Amino acid sequence: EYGIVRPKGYTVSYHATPEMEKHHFGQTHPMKPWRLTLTKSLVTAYGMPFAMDNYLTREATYEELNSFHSNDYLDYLITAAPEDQPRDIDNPDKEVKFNLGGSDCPLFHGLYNYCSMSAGSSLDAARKICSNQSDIAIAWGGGLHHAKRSEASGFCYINDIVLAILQLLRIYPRVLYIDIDVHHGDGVEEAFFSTDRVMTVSFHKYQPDQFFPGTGALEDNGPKNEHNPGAHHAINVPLNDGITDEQYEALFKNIIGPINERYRPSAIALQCGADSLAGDRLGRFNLRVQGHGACVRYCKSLGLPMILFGGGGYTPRNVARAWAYETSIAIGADTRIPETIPEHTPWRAHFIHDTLFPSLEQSMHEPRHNRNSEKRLREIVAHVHEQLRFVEH
Ligand code: ZL4
Ligand code: CA
Ligand code: ZN
Repeated sequence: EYGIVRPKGYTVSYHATPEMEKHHFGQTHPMKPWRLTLTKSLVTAYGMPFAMDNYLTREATYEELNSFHSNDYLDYLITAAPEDQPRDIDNPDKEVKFNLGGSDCPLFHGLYNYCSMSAGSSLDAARKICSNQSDIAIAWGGGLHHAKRSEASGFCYINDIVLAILQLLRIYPRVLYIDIDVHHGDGVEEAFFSTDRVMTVSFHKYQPDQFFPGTGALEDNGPKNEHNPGAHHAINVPLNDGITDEQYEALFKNIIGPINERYRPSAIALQCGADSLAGDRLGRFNLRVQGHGACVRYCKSLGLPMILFGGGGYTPRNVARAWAYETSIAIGADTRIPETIPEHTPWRAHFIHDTLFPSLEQSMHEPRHNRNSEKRLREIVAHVHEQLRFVEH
């Protein structure tokens, strides 16, 4: 209807399940799986499914989750649903040990099911990339970058990204992980701290003790000891409040371009957390949907097989806009889709403004003051280029 056609000789796959979207973290918890339903409704209203292979996600198996997570953590996660069973009163420390049951990572009904579906979508995406059946595989239900081997953290229980990258490493010699969520991708960084087969790059708001998780300083580039091949393979781009599209795009290209040339990755894993958009409930940046999407377009232009993961994003209407727009970029239809949200989009009223590209004023009552000086951004780029001199090619 909008002239959305399958790109020739190019396959994009979309991995999702409505089952995942039914779960609730609790009444006022910022993480709302329903944003995935809103995203799918916009993608469908624009006619994009015709241009992709659409897969219904399965649940990841225990063994698959076990490729990164420990047995005792998984065993506890399986049985820890709140109503299903009384709390293990003999073992009250387990929730503390695994960081489960607090306000960030609550134990909600169907938690294990939710986690295994999120991981299932990312694993399916990775397998399509490994078998060359997809050029870009999309898993908006994944991207949960904070989860550790034996610990939940920041709304994340299972690190689907680590699981997916482990799959990519079976086929591809080097994987470049890029994270544009407003939070530091600490779980993925830590998982690959001691290998040079994965380079991790996170752009994030950095203000220790003021903004979660507080890690990801410019100088943190992986443990520097003589025998660690992973040294210099963690790149951090710490930013302040209010960064704009223009600054972010320039920074992104000036960092990812040289990394691509020096590191020569064979595949890209891109976490597209939408909490870096202006007006996000938890975010601090001034990015518009176009600026966020420009990062996806640039990565696509590198011509490597790629997985697009979701991640954060706490103003559902903007999450849906960004991920629908980025889906259109993946299939090469971004110049063809109309800016006005289609009349027949389910829950259209949720979008408030009927455009795919709200202005800053439409996104937030008071745009944030930009606290990123050009001088500081130049220093960041210079430091990253300096790190790359240590990377073998
Ligand atoms: C909430 O309203 O900074 C959780 C979390 C639950 C409901 C009612 C409980 C009210 C904001 C956040 C009490 C909430 C107290 N409810 C939360 C140090 C903190 C301890 C917990 O995008 N309190 C922890 C995690 C971050 C902290 C961000 C980003 C994930 C991702 C990938 C994770 N945690 C202080 C906060 C609310 C809540 C309101 C909240 N939690 C905001 N920021 C955090 O990178 C998916
Ligand atoms: Ca990030
Ligand atoms: Zn986030």
